[in-house]
Amino acid sequence: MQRYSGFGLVKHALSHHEHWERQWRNPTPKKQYDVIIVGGGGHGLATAYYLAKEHGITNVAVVEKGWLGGGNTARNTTIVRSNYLWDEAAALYEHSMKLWEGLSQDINYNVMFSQRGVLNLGHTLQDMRDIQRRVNANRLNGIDSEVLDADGVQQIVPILDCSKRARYPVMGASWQPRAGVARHDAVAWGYARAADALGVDLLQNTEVTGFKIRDGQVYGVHTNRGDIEAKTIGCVTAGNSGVLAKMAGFRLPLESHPLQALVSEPLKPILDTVVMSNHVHGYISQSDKGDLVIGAGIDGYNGYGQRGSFPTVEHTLQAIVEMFPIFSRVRMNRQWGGIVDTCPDACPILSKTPVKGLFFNCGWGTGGFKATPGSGHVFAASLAKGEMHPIAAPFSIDRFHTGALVDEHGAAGVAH
Ligand code: FAD
Ligand code: PYC
Repeated sequence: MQRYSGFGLVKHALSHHEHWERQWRNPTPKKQYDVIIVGGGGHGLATAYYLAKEHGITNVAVVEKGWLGGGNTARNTTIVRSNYLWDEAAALYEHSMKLWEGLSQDINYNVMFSQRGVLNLGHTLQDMRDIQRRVNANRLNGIDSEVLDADGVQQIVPILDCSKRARYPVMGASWQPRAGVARHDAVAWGYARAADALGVDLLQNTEVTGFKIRDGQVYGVHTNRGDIEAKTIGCVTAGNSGVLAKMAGFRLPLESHPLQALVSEPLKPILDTVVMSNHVHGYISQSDKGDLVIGAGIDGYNGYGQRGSFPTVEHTLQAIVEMFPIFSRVRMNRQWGGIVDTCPDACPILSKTPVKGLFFNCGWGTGGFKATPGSGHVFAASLAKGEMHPIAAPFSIDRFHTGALVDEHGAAGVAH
């Protein structure tokens, strides 16, 4: 990372920002690679980085139909936490949390990981019982997690309406102090730059339109820039994963939905933690720029449009104003949507498929940003060895046949 003296900072602030070095190359696709990663979001880029760094596999292409990080990676609300209920999910998200804690140093890129804590509010007795159970499970798994009553919540967030007057009064919350936020596009750029430096080819504007499969073994992809061959392919395409699976001749138990977010005009620092309420369908944090970053549950219908419907936004803002009357006159600046791929048990798919050599990493739904480093790390190991990493193994598509589901709807934090 470049470091500037006071003088250097002034000089660069006044410069014309010319002759900046490209952060990664813009290579012409080769005919053949050892591994192809389809999808240049955070998870695909992290997979490519760990393949090169930890397994010495550098003859790798990341094939991205648009621009790096242009999918859900740079559309999310950046919440990072690991307070999941079941051992399998807790292991996966906590593995990720540990990697987050050293990520900026590891990839030499400031991803602005800020451990400002996350509150998941409870508004009913049943919410509080679920919170108690999840916090107990977290603690048994060595994950920092506490149950707070309404007074404890009020101490952390004085501007939250914790009075009995509220339509859904706050009864308490789970609190994870190590949780927080990170800068989402920096995560994509950081992994991209680090992977490129190790020799990975990042192929933007390159859309996979089909798979080359012979005798049940994958050996390449068709793209709008010609065919590219590899005997190991990892498909990391989030909301488009159902479409890619269809190209390979099988179905995945996924539904794609719009998930929206919005940001307000910038305000002076007023909220220094993350507040989520699954019950009233709203969550909020304040970015380092000062905007309030706000999100909701999914739009209920299926779709591939990167937008959403007005009633969902309206409902979310009602929830936010209900919790934070102080924000009732704040103006919203922007709204957008991503396409999230939801699984029946609100857990991801990290799996081999019926096609030999073709692996899928998808189904992260509304909650995959937090998993980016961990997902890339264990998926890279699985691609390198041809066998699923032990942390990834419980998330195989076999679970939809065996019934060994890992139901994380409660911890998902966002209604879907
Ligand atoms: P993506 O970033 O979507 O990358 C997939 C890539 O595949 C895309 O770039 C796409 O262009 C590419 N692709 C698709 N089809 C093809 C093709 N045929 N050929 C080539 N490339 C293709 N998670 C959290 O943990 N915390 C949050 O606070 C949070 N908030 C969210 C808020 C919103 C509004 C949204 C939409 C999501 C949120 N998420 C959150 C979820 C999170 O963003 C995703 O789970 C995560 O970013 C998925 O990362 P990815 O790399 O798998 O997918
Ligand atoms: O999984 O924590 C989460 C989350 C927050 C907002 C969207 N997803």
